[in-house]
Amino acid sequence: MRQTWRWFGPHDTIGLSDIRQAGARGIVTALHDLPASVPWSDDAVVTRQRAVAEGPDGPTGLSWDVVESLPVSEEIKTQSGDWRAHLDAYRTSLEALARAGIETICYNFMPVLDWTRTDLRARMPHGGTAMRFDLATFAAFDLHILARPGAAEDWDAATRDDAARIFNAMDEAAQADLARTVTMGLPGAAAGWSLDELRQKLAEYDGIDADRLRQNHVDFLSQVVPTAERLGLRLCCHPDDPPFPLLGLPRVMSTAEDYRWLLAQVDSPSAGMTLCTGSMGVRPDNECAAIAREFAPKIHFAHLRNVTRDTETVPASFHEDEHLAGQTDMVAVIAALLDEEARRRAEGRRDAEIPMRPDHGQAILSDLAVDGQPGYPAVGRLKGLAELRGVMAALSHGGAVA
Ligand SMILES: [Mn+2]
Repeated sequence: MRQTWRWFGPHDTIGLSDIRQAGARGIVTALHDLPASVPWSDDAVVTRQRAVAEGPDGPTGLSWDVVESLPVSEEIKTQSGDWRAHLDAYRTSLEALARAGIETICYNFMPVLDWTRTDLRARMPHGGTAMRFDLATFAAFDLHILARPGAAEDWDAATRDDAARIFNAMDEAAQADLARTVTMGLPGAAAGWSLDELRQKLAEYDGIDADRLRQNHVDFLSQVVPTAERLGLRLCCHPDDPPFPLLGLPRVMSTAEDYRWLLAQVDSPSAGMTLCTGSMGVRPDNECAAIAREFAPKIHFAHLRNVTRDTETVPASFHEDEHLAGQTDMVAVIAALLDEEARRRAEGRRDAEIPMRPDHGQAILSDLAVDGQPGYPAVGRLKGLAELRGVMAALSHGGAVA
């Protein structure tokens, strides 16, 4: 597998030399500063591509392999406002990426919020920290801080009681901190949103249920996949994180059945899956190794990460575990992906090598002294990548050890 690493661009506190030392060879990045409505120009794409390859101090040995993400605007997801112009912009961006030779494009179809946590630095027994999602704490935000109309119907009585207790124990600073954590928005974004902005964005989904959002997703792909096919690009949808509805918003890319349905509607080598074991693994009914085998030919990118749930329910509280700990059988997932690579090589597919990255990491050692991008610490991810690389090496060894 192609070992890659997410880099947030020249302002990332983790430099290209650090990434090379961690052993990655490919870079996953995006033009994070551009809003989803703005087309990516050749100049902007090539400038970033050169920044990756040439580095601040000479050649890095790295290449920009995967775009994460080419964002889908809220207008496209809701089919409102200038959404048709945004589709044009999307296709223009695909053209620019293809001219630069960048073929793998990750996106997601989550309404309003990207990944959502309630604690970015939960203390682990080993002394490091990990990101955590606590249902009752999230309910406290929903019910008492955001005070969303109708929120009470979305939570059971026990969770509402827990949420009230949690909220009553919070001072104003703690409330503001939780609101900031929940509304972090997109990775790479400098700050969260205000509660009013969030309420406004939620209102844009009034009248959009799961079926409507699914159809809008199919419509989006119908509009961009022909371009991707012509250009030889691979679009791959990242699952919802966490994989269940929040704040009354529909979420439609949470389960194997969601992908089965979507990829049957748009059956193309240019429409596929980003297998994120960290996101999907939050649900006990998502068996990631089985998902990896079922969707293997359409997995264009893999996020390898592990989680541990507090309960075997949907939804559930969970924390981000070490890459080989947690409830996903990571060895079985990697075995499935290596088998798929062998199958592609035999078929002569030019995308035989599947890019993977250690998705998130716990903050450990010197990470704890750095105020970096939550979930993206240098040492924690380096450890994750090294462990995953060890599994790949062992499973690829293929012979008796002397
Ligand atoms: Mn992921």
